[in-house]
Amino acid sequence: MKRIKTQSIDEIQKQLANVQQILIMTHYNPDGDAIGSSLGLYHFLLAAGYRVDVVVPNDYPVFLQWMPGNDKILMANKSPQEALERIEQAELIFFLDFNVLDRLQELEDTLREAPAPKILIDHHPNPEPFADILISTTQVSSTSELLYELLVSMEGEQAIDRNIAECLYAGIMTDTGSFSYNSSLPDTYYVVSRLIEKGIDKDRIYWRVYDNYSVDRMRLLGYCLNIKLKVLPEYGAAYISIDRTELERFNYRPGDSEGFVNYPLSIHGVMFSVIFIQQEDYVKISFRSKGDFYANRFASKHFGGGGHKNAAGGYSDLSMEETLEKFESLLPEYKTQLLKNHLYHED
Ligand SMILES: [Mn+2]
Repeated sequence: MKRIKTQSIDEIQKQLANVQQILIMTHYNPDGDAIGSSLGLYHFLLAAGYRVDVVVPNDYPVFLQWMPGNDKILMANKSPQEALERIEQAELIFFLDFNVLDRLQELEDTLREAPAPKILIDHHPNPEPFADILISTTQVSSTSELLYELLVSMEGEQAIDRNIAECLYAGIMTDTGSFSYNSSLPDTYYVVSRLIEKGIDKDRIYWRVYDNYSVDRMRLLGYCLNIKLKVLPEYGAAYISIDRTELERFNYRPGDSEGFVNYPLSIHGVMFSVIFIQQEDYVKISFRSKGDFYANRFASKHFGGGGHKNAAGGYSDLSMEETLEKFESLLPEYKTQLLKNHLYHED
């Protein structure tokens, strides 16, 4: 396990030696890895005697609101003035689990111009060169896993307490869909075993994240799978689309549709699964694939997005109907790739 350059570690330690007030920022619509890595780092820095703020651009789902330190997170959409103050006060800023500043949405320009040195820790491809210190590799399950390596390199294993371990484990678990993707490297399990030695209750963490849904969310899922799922076996693809009235009918809350996109992948022959969700002024799209079909390339080429090979996101400014038409019209071009991929998985 040596994915972080010694030079980067030295540079971070040099920065830390000069400051007292540290800000941790993560991306818009924070996921489990965003919150887990942010709070893991929060506890680490707090124990080291720093004053630490965690700011997220907007709300995140209830099933992520249980990690130790959660009540210390400031949501910029709810407290914009306070968020700006904390950004201004920061002497050093960590950016976790994203690598292009537009994922901060409204806060993008403020942070781009913030004078404090910037440290980026992330696992997505193609980082935007805005950080003074960059720790970035795609050869890792999650930011939380990479952060574990960084913290241990800096302060040794004993610096990881149970709170940190709980947050980092939650990040790794959610970013790998409970170890079903992005989790084929042995290092991930090494880190997990060390985290479990810290006394975390991994079953309880699973339960808090995955067995914590509302009845409305469950019924919305049932509706999507029963009524809204379209399977295109000739292309090895399937998709779900949801419009505003449908969301309202099921009292939609942020995060409710999380994970829906994974379900069609469990259908025999489906290698590529997509969900389209109508937002106020655009269609939000999530892509999942199995094997060697590059969902991120598809997302960036056609829907202004990106991400990982098997899990990516994008958006469309067209109407839902036009977006779905566009998507379906693209599939013939990818047919050979998708079906070849399927055959590989058959044997
Ligand atoms: Mn992540």
